[in-house]
Amino acid sequence: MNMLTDEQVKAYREQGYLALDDMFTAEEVNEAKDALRAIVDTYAFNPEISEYVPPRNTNVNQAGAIFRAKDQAGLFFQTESGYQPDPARKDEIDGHIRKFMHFEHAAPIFEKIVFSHPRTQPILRTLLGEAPVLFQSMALLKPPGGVEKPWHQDNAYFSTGNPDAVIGTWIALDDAAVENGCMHFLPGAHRRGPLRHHHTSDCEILPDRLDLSLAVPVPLRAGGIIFFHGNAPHQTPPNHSNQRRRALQFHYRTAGNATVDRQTYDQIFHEPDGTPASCAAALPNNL
Ligand SMILES: O=C(O)CCC(=O)C(=O)O
Repeated sequence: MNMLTDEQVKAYREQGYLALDDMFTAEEVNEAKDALRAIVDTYAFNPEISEYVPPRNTNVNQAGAIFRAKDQAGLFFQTESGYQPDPARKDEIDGHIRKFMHFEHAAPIFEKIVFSHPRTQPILRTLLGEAPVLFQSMALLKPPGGVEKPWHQDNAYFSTGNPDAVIGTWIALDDAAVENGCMHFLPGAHRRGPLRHHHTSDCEILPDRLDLSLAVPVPLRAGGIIFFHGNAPHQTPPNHSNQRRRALQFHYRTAGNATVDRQTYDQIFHEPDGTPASCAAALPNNL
């Protein structure tokens, strides 16, 4: 069953993204938020089941403290850079988390949203042309003061053999607006193909490669979703509000679109002149 109109499919293909409000119920949203909180309560400073990696003393985006589960493959969560978690104040940590990864089996609500949701699964199937296969799960919880995620294409972080057969989904768990860091897109820019990425405070497309006057904020109510092409350049600004902006992000591919090695991907994901464009191939900004 296709839950999209022909116009919506066309808009996705032309713009590179499609936002739909009211995809998930308030109960589903609340259950997901509670389940994220439960992960923090379970694993933060609990050395029997988690490893603690203190924050690194740099201003790069991925420098926050990490709590890595020992009993769930790949699951970890990380605080916003600049925050020092205190074992005596475990209750505060949840409010400073920037991201979770590989948490899709941590609670039944995540498994439902990711693998069997009756509304999203048919849409993914329509947009991908075949059954979706999850290959990355993240939750992005930009806390108050949380910094920008600069412009990038998610395919720069991946290495699947067919970058066209990659779709991201971004699900708002709080109302997302410009002030607290909603998603921004450049309509149609996915059709430019791979754009070179550089390492700055993050892995990003340098702003002079993009016409940022064409950027469109995509505010979303809690329970809404954005489907976006793996080549769609996107960004989220800092959170200038005093409210968190929590979101789930899942990436899907087709079954045959497996990961390839670095050398092969450099020959697939490159600029028109052949320059490899992925984050793995990125140079520091000053080189
Ligand atoms: O949710 C955010 O702040 C940005 C998410 C994003 O663009 C990403 O992780 O690829």
